[in-house]
This record gives sequence, structure tokens and C-alpha cells, in this order.
Amino acid sequence: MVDKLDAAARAALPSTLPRWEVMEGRDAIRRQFRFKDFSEAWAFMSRVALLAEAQDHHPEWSNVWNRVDIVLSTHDAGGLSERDVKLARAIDALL
Ligand code: H2B
Repeated sequence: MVDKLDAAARAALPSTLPRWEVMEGRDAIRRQFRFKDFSEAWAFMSRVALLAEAQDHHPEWSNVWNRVDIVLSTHDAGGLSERDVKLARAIDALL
């Protein structure tokens, strides 16, 4: 069982993950990415997919040409956990 983020970790989210927004109406974080074209967006998605597999933690995402929208939430916990923070940090580090 994975623990959900505690109150202190939630309060720190704007500073730990300043580029991610906490979603309204759901316990998840989201970031939207924009690239030069589809090829760059897909290259980024390939790298995120490898990270996700390595961490055994997977994004909910969509792609429209040069845009990639990523939502992170821990299904096993029914909300945000440290796994989401860890993956979000690793994704940020790709850029
Ligand atoms: N990804 C996400 N986002 N949440 C999970 O709870 C989760 C996952 N669980 N990837 C993993 C896979 C689990 O289903 C496997 C069996 O480890």
C-alpha cells in the first residue's frame, strides 16, 4: 500500500514542484508541455516512458501534435503520493 502525501508535503508542493499545478476536483498534479513540433514532443514522451517503466509509475497523458499534457496520481493510493513527486522531478530534469 502506498501512502498519500501528508499535509506538510502538500503544502510544500508549490516550492518542490513549481511548474506543476494541483488539479481542481481530483488529487493529482498536472503539467502541460509545448515543443517545436511533433517529433520533439514524441522524443520527450519516449524518454518519459522509459522513466515511468524504470520507476514502475505511469503517467496519464495526452499528446496533440507539439503539446503533451501529463497528469500524475497514484492509483494504488487513490491520490497523490511521493511516487508522483519523484516522477515529476525526473520529468522536469529531462528538460
Ligand atoms: N502508476 C500510477 N500512476 N499509479 C499506480 O498506482 C501504479 C502505476 N501502480 N504504475 C503500478 C504501475 C502497479 O500497478 C504495478 C503492478 O506495480
